[in-house]
Parts: sequence; C-alpha cells; structure tokens
Amino acid sequence: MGTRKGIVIKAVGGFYFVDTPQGMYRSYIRGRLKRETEVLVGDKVKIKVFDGDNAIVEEIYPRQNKLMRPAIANVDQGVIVMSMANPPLNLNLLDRFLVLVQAAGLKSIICFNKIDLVSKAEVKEITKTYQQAGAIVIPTSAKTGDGVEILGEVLRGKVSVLAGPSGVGKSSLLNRIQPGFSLQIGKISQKLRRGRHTTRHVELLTLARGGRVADTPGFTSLALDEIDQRELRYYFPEFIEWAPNCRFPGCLHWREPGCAVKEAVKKKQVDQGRYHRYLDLLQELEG
Ligand SMILES: Nc1nc2c(ncn2[C@@H]2O[C@H](COP(=O)(O)OP(=O)(O)OP(=O)(O)O)[C@@H](O)[C@H]2O)c(=O)[nH]1
Ligand SMILES: [Mg+2]
Ligand SMILES: [Zn+2]
Repeated sequence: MGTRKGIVIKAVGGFYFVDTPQGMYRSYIRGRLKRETEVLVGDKVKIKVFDGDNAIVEEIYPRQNKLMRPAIANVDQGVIVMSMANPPLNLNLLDRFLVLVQAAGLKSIICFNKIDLVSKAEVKEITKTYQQAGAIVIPTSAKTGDGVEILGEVLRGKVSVLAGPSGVGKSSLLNRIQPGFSLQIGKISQKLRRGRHTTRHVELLTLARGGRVADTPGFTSLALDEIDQRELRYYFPEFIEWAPNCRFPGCLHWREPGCAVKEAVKKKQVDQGRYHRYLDLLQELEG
C-alpha cells in the first residue's frame, strides 16, 4: 500500500494520529526509529499505510524547532495563557515560560485570561509591564468573550501552542474561538486554588480560519534546565536597551558594580518585579 506525508496531531497509547491530505491515519512506530527517536506532536512524517486507516511511521522529517514542556515540534508561536485570578496570577511561572519559548526561537505571545474577575486598572498595568518585556499581550475573557476575536486573529494561518497552568482557561478560549472543538472544560478546585488537569494530551487542532493550534495539559512548575546562566539575560528583552552602558561587557546585572540595568531598575525604567524574578532564576541556574 501507499505512503503518505502528514503531521502528527496527537500521540495516545503508543499510537500517533497523522493528518494527511488523504485523511487521518492511526500510526505506530517500530524498529530502529522507535529505539533512536521520539516522535512529537507537530512532527512532519512519512507513513506507510498497511490497512485501511492504519499505518507505520517510516520517517520523521527534520524539525524547525521543538519545545519540551509542553512537548511539541514545528510551531511558529507560543501563546502563554495565564489567568488574572482563580487560579491566581503566577508571574514566576509566566517568566519561566517566556524564557523557554524565546529559547526555543518562537515568537512569544501572552494571553491574560479571566479579565472579568479583576479591575481594568490591574489588567492595564500587567499589560504594560509585559509589553515592555517585548511580548505581544492579549487580555481576554473566555466568559464574556472580550479579546477572544483578537486572539483568534493572532492564531490565523500560524501553528501555535497554548501553554499555561491548569485551570487558566486554555480549552475554554479555544472552544470560544471555534465551538466545534468541543474541548472538555474543568472546574477549579476551590480548596487547592488550581485546575484539575482536565486536558490530558497535547493535541493539534485545525482552525477553520486557517492554521493549527495545540491545546495542552496545564502544569504548575517548570525547570529551566536547558538554559545557560549567561544566556538568561537575553530573554529579558527590556534589559537590552540599558546593557550597553554597564561597566563590564559581560555584566549579568547582578553583583557587578556600575550596572546600568540595576540603575534603570532603581529609576523605575525597568520593572522591579521582572528584575527580581530574573535574579531568582539567575541564582537557581547557578546551583
Ligand atoms: N470567570 C472566568 N472563568 C473562566 C474563564 N475562562 C475559563 N474559565 C473557567 O475556568 C475553568 C477552567 O477552564 P479550562 O478551559 O478547563 O482550563 P484549562 O486551562 O484548559 O485547564 P487544563 O486543561 O486543566 O490545563 C472552567 O471552570 C472555566 O469555565 C474566564 O475568562 N473567566
Ligand atoms: Mg484544558
Ligand atoms: Zn549590568
């Protein structure tokens, strides 16, 4: 039987669901490929059909990029979804996501969801901070629909991944953009003040308006293992404007004298919270 080229849209129970122009095939991987590689959602593959809609993965084409958490390959942009409340906004986690998305070479977009639960002033302030940090910021409410159309347009024609903690409303936003997705939505545990890990698998969905978007399971912690301590500062784009004026060319903006970034923080030209979270991550990478 014939071979097909397609894209892995979901991996469940040892099977890879591959979307091809000829239809969807449930594929598996064996032999050398199985021992030597890991197939990720988003991978472009060649499959060999052996019966009806079952197939074997024969080849994985080279990846443009990959993200490890959530695990996905070949995406154009990372949309980090955070809720303004319920579960509470976690800026430490947001900054970690931002580092990893930038380190993977993806365009970073932040979606602050559940704006219906907080004041307009709060939304305005956080938006400004992260715009200064070089991100595209989209405030939304999957409940009222505010900002959802803007998010939908940002996704158009691109391959995007939605990432963020459990319960922030990733699946709710996607259902609002395209009700046909019918993704399962979970309640927030009021006792633990977090989501219940409703989405279980990374899945690439096809957008009616063009492009694909991955819904992913939420998680609550994120290690920066792959990041080099000396490279961290480049993922805080708001430092770049000041860094040329630091006394030492390799300044980490930490304990060095004559640091122009520290000076800018003092003068409130750089957000203090962002700078302190940078220092926390820097020290974590030291160990
Ligand atoms: N008030 C309010 N509630 C929202 C909003 N968006 C989502 N929710 C609620 O938040 C809860 C969690 O939503 P989900 O869409 O399941 O969250 P998720 O990010 O997909 O969570 P996981 O799949 O567990 O990672 C549900 O009870 C939603 O109804 C919003 O904009 N405002
Ligand atoms: Mg979900
Ligand atoms: Zn410096």
